[in-house]
Amino acid sequence: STVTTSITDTTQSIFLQQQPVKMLIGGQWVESASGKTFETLNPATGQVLANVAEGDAEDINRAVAAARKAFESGPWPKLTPSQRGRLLWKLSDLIEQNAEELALLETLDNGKPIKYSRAGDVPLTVDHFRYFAGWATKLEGETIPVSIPNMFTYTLREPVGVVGQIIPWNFPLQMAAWKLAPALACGNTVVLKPAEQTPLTALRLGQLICEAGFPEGVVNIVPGFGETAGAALASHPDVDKVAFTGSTEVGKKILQASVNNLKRVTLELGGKSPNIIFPDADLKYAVRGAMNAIFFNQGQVCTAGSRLFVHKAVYEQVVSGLADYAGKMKIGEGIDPATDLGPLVSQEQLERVLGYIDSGKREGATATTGGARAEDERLKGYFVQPTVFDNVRDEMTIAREEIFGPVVVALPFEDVEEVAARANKSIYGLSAGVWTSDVKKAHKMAAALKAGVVWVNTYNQFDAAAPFGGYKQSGYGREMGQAVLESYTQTKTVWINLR
Ligand code: TXE
Repeated sequence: STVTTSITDTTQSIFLQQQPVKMLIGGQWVESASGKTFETLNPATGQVLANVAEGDAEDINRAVAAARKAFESGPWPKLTPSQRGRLLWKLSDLIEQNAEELALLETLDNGKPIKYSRAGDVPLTVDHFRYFAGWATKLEGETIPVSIPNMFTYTLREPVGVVGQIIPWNFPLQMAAWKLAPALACGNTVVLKPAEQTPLTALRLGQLICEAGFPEGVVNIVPGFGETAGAALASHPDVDKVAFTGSTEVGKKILQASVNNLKRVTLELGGKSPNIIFPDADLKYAVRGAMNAIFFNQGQVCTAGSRLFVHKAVYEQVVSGLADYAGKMKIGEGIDPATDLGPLVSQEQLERVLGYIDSGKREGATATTGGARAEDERLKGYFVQPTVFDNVRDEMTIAREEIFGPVVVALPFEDVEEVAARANKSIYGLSAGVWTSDVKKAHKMAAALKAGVVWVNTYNQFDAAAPFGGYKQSGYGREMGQAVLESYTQTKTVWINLR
C-alpha cells in the first residue's frame, strides 16, 4: 500500500541507512570496541530492521569515563540551571519536529500500532522533556533554623553524578524520556542502555540530543544485551546511581550488583494489577476501560489491568462485553493506521505469553475468547489473540504471575472487604483500577489498595507531573513529578559560623 511505501522511504533514508547503527559515547558515534553488532527485528514480520553496534563491558567503561569527565570537568557543570532548562526545551522542540519519523521507528521496532505511537508515545515524550526543562531552575535548598547560636545553616541540592539507566522495550522512547529528562534537569550525566529488542528510537533521540547542543559526554547511549552491557553498567564502580525499569527478577540482580560501591538504585518493576468493577459503575465505560487496561500496547504494560475483578451481579455482562470488544479488535501490523493490536515484541515474548495461556488451560481456566497465537497469510510476526480467561481461581499461575501480553483473567467477587483483600494478595503493587459511582467506595478502595497508583473510573493515565512507581516488589523510588527529583539529587548541608 502507499502507506507502507512512504514509511519505508522515510525511515530508511533518514535513519536506517546507516548500518550498523552506531552508539553514542563522548559525543562521538562509534562502533563497539569488539566490532560486534546485533540485529533488531520488526516483530510484525520477523525481518531484520537494522544491525546495531553491540556494546559490552568495554563500551560501558568508555561511556562511563566520558560521563565522568563531562560531569567533573566539562562545560556541563558550569552551565546555569536556565541553560540546562533551555537545552531540554530545545530537545523537546526537535522531538516534535521529528515526530513522524520517531513514531514510525517506534512502531517498526516495537510493533505497537502507529496510531498510539503518534498520539501517545511521541507527544508524551515531548511533554516529558518540557515539564523537566522547567524543573532545572527550581531545585531549591532550604535554610534551617538550627538551635546553635551564630550558625547559618542551609542545604544545597546537588546532582548525584554519573547515572546508569537501563530501560525496557515496551515504551522505548518514553522510557528513555522518563529516565533522561529528570537526570539532566538535575545536572547529572548519563549512560543509557536501551533494551536489545528496541534500540532504535533511543539512538535517534541521541542524534537529537547532539543536535540540541548538549555538551559531549553528558548523554551516552550504549545499546547491547542485559547480561553483558546492562550487568556491566549495574556493577560499575564509577556509576553513582542506577535507574532501572524491567522485570522484578532483573531488578533484584541490579540491586545486588549495586552493593560493591553502594550506588543509589531506583527500580520500576513488574505488576499484576487489579482492576475492580463494582455493580454501581457506569458499565459502558467500565467495560471499555477494562479493555484498554489489558489490551493497550498488546498488554505489554507494567500497569496492565491483568486481574479483572467483577462483582457477581454484573459478572456475565462485563465478561461478555469485554470478549465482544476483544473479538472486534483489528489485529495487524503496527504501521497500518487501522490496527488496534500489533504483534508482541519478540519471539521470546510470544513464547512466554503462549506458555501462560497453556498453563491457564491446564490449570482449568477457560478462554472465553482468544487463547491462541494469531497467525495467517497476513500475520506472520509475533501476534497473539486478545484473550479473556473465565473460571479462574486466585491461586492459578495466570492469576498470580505477570504475563505481559493481551491476556486477562476475570474473577468474580461479592463484597468490598473481600475484593480489597484479594486484590492486595500479590507480590506486586504497581497500580489498581476501581470502577464505581459511589464516592465513598471510591475513596475507601483508594485507601485500601496497596499500589503506587490508583485510577478511579479511568485507567492507564500518565502525566509528567504525576508521580509514578510501585509498592512491594513492583519496586521503589518514584518517576515523574516533583517526586523523581529526590532520586536525582543529593542534599548537602552547609554550616557557616557567623561569630
Ligand atoms: O525483561 P528484562 P525482559 C517483565 C515482563 C516480561 C519480563 C521479561 O513480565 O515478560 O519482564 O522481559 C536489561 N543486568 N517486564 O526479559 O530482562 C535488558 O537488557 C542489567 C516488565 O525483556 O528485565 C533490558 O534493557 N540489565 C517491565 C532491561 O534490563 C539487564 C518491562 C529489561 O529487561 C540484565 C519489561 C542484567 N542482568 C519487562 N538482564 C516493566 N516494568 O514495564 C536484562 N537487563
